[in-house]
Amino acid sequence: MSQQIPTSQKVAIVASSGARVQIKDHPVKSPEQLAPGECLLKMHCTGVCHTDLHAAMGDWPVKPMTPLIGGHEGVGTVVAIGKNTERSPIKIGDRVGVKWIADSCRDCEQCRKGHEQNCENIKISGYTVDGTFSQYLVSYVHSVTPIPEGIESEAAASILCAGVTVYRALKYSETSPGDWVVLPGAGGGLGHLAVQYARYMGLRVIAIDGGEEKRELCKALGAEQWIDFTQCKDIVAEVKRLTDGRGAHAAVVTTASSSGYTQAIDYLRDNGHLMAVGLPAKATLDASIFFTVFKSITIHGSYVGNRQDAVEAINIAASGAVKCHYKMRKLSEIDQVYDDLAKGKIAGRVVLSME
Ligand code: 8ID
Ligand code: ZN
Repeated sequence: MSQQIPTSQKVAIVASSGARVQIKDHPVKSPEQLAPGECLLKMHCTGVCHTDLHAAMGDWPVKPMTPLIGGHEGVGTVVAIGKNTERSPIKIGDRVGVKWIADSCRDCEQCRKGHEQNCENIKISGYTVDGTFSQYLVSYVHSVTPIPEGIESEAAASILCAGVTVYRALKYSETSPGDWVVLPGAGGGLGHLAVQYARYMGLRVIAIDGGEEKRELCKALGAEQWIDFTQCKDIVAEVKRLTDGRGAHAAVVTTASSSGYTQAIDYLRDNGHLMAVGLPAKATLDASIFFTVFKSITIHGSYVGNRQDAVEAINIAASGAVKCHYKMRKLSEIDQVYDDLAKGKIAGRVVLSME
């Protein structure tokens, strides 16, 4: 096996925060160098998340490592497993997914409570450890997500971040079938999957985003109502009008714009849930405390998902109920993809092949 593993590979790397991403040669860790619990993956493909752009810019209050190999929603085949790895749930030849949480310790308080995303010793793909914008990647046998048969790697990739994240946000939104959910950012990577998971859960969807391409996508995926944020003068009034004056039961905000959040407090009905997902770099949540209390609103920061959320999200996708809408590009085209993402030009997702 090891003879087939090259010593060098192509990666997309950002030298310092804000620098342009470049394709470079980079060493591949040999199977002998793998620590117990590590595995080496030959990557098939990777999605590009808006988070990767935040990481490349270094615009969040928590800084990524540099030089940075980004990427955190990839699929690959296991080509090696570290010596002395105990109780590995995966074996050589398996197809697995890499998500934002590259690895968690499974022993700290947060892990014991199932909150692996808040592990005190977390390793984050494409942020604190090398990510999926690479042809070969070291990952962790206890944290990778097995990919079931019946779903192509390209269709599975973005479920590992975008899918898991919105699936979990909806799961904890305390909604029931027939309830209304508003999805600001519905035409983007996370949002278009949120439309589908919401429909799968029996929710009625009001999609908010901008432009004809995103409207068509949201409607085709099952959004019952559409609001174009670039045209609509009063989004709060429009949501209320569409919900018989009562407001929506929940909002899953996947835009990185602060207005998406403020409006939600106003259009949610009593006991509504605001699921905060989009991550603007600097904005604060400017909500009326009076109405948050008076309307018994819950504001819930929802951060990716744990291993179980990933398994549930990928199984629903593999059943055919949720499909990532993606365009294929090459790893070598990532710079252009970042430009398009920054301009809001991508409906759904871009998935990269590893060339
Ligand atoms: O765990 C988490 N919470 C998590 C996980 C993954 C990603 C959070 N994120 C964050 C990303 O870092 C990013 O800030 O979620 C945000 C959305 O990621 P994405 O879906 O990958 O981005 P996108 O594909 O660019 O989609 C964003 C959409 O928002 C629309 C854009 O047109 C785009 O379709 N949009 C914007 I910009 N402003 C809007 C507005 N005011 C808006 N839609 C409605 N109203
Ligand atoms: Zn992501």
